[in-house]
Amino acid sequence: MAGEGDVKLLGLLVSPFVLRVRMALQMKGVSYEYIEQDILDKGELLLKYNPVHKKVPVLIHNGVPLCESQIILQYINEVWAADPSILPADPYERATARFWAAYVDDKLFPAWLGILKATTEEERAKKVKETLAVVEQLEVALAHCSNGKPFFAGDSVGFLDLVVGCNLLWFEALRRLFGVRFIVAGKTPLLASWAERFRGTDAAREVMPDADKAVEFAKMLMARLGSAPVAS
Ligand SMILES: N[C@@H](CCC(=O)N[C@@H](CS)C(=O)NCC(=O)O)C(=O)O
Repeated sequence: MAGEGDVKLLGLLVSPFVLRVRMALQMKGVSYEYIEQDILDKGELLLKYNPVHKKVPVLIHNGVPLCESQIILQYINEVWAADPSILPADPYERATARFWAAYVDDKLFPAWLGILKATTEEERAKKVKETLAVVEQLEVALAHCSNGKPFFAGDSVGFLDLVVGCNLLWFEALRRLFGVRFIVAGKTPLLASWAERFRGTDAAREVMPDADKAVEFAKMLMARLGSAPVAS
C-alpha cells in the first residue's frame, strides 16, 4: 500500500502549520517520528530537506521531503487515501476549500502575527482590527461551506477545518497575552460553536499543546524582535 513506509515530520511544537499536519496524520492514523526543530537556529536536517524556504513543517516520506503545509495535507490525503478523506469529493467544494485555505494563510496568519511583531501600541491595535476583519469574513465562509453542518467540511473535520483550526491555539495565546478575543458568540456565532466542536475532536485534543507553550514562545519572539511590550 502506497501509504506505508517511513514517515518523519520536522516540526515546531507551537507552529500552526505543523499542527494542521499533525492533526491530519492523527486523523489518518499514520505513525511517524516527530523531530522538533529550532527555527531560530536552524539545524542541518531542516536546511537539507527544505533548502528553498527553510521552514517547518517538512514531511519526509520514505526519505523524500514534502514542504508547505497545505501541500502536505493534500499529499497525506492522497497517499493515505482510505477514509476519512479530508478534501471534499465534489470539485466545486474542493476548489472552495482551497480558496478559503489560501485566504487564511494570506490574511489571517500575517494579521495575528503582526500583533506580536508590532513595535507600537497603534500598530498593534491596527493588527487586532485586521485580524477581527478576517475572522468576520471567515464567519461568512463557514456559513457558505458548512451549509448548516457542524464543520467547514460538513459532518466531520476536513482540510479547511484543519487550516483554520490550527490558529485557535494562537487565538487563545493572544487572549492570554493581550486580552483580545477574536471569536465571540455575540459577533461570530457560527465560528464560536465550530471552535468549541473543533477543540473537542480527537485530533485537536491529542495534538494541540497548552496555549501557555505558545505564550512562552511569543514572549521569547517579542523580546528578540524588540516588539512593544505587553501592556500591564
Ligand atoms: N507557508 C508555510 C509556512 C510555514 C512557516 O511559516 N513556518 C514557520 C514556523 S510557524 C517557520 O518555519 N519559520 C522559520 C522562518 O521563517 O525562518 C507552510 O504552510 O508550511
